[in-house]
Amino acid sequence: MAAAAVALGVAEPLAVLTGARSAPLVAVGGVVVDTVPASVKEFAVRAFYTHDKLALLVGTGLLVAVFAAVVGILVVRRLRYGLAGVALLGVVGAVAAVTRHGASWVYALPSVIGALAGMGVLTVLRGRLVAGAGRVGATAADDPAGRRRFLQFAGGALGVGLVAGVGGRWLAARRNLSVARAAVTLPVPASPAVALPAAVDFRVRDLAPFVTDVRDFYRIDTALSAPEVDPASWRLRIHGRVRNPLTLTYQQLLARPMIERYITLACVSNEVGGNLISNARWLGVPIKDLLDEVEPLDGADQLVSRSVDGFTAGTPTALLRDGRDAMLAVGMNGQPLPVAHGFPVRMVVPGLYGYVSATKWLAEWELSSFKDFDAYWVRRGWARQAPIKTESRIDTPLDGATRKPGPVVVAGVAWAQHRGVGKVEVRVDDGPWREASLGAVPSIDTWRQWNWQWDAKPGRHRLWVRATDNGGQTQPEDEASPAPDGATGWHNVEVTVA
Ligand SMILES: Nc1nc2c(c(=O)[nH]1)N[C@H]1C(S)=C(S)[C@@H](COP(=O)(O)O)O[C@H]1N2
Ligand SMILES: [Mo]
Repeated sequence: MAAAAVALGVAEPLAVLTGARSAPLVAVGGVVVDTVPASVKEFAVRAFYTHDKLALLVGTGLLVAVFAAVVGILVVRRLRYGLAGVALLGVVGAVAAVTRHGASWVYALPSVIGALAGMGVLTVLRGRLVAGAGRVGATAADDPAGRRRFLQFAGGALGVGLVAGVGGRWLAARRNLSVARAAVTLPVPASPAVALPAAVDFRVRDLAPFVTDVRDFYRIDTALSAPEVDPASWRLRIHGRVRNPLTLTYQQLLARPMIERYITLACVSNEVGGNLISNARWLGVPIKDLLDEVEPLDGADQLVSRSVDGFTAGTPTALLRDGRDAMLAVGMNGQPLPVAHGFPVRMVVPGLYGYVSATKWLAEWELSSFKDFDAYWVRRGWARQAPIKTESRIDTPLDGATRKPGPVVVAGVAWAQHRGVGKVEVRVDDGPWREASLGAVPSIDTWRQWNWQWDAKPGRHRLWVRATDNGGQTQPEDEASPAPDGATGWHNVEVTVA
């Protein structure tokens, strides 16, 4: 185990130089993410929520520890069993790393050099273990001084390995292009966002603010370590079924006329009442203009966007050209995109769940057809078409809260992106539906705050909410889980009035 710790302790800091995605645990974890059955992944997300990535890294680390312990028992018999065991770890790490999308052979270095270091430590350790024992099979445990020397060296190696490994992991995750990001000057939009009226936000305690702070914005992706994409070498290659293929640099993109819009992103995995939904002011280039320029050919009904790390989303081409504010975003709430949210360039499409539209760390557009290609989550059983469903959420009171009898503020958010929320109703127990007051909105592409004053009577009560879009469609009561195309049902909370 000490030898394995040293192997990882050498590999992780090396990955600070060769790229966070070349670190063995991240590379192997990435292979796991892309290959485990959807059901296992859903279990992991449900059990660990957005800590699923940390859970996977810790789990992979524990597996390595168990494997190392077994090899450690075998190595007492023969050194070469141990060397083979550590070498196998190195090979698995290296193969995982170099086969990741967009990897180069350099990605093998952390695993290979780490394994060599681990093999060195193992050889020395075994030497100490059998030294003085005279014969294989007997160990230094029979000699108290040898035993102490062995344990000191092993403990030291284990400690140094763990500290270097965790430290390296920490550094690799933080070396996130802060200099390149700080050097970006965002252009002034040709079409700025409207100034928000104060009435967009009721400023009620516990109610999600109308604009989500970047730090609080939900984050969902398959990347165990956010890809580091240098804007200087960033390219968007547009190809496939187009008349005029095109490759754009970051500078060329920034030189184009930009729009700035408030758009609410939502994840299809959001449960009723969940918080995998956030709202920001996005700055970017209209996707429609670019598509008009490259001229998709007949039958190119799907735009497949691919990230630098191989994630794909399939978006209906027609919908990207129907006049909605779909954009190649470079800015979020007035700053260059944060690395976790897709720096330097991502897609934002009003009205569609993220997995079919919101590709981060964008690298490529391939005009294709739905007949010819299934994107990342479609291959794993999720729907090809995924417009965001009308939903609403009670933010206050929280489920299980207690309130005094009398006036109680009930408030939350409702959304039906690109159709707009027309009405929100609240119900107490089996009582009649009452219409809530709605916050102002800059467009039909954002969520909408609502609030309702409840004259609370003593007892235990259940509060229900439901929204109706501008087309007059009320969200369905039937409870459906997120797979395959988004959860449905009426959010409700229980409140004790006393
Ligand atoms: N490259 C990449 N882009 C991605 C994903 C991903 O796994 N990889 N996940 C998508 C999903 S499922 C969602 S809901 C949104 C979330 O965007 P956010 O993390 O900025 O909130 O990103 C989308 N873009
Ligand atoms: Mo998502």
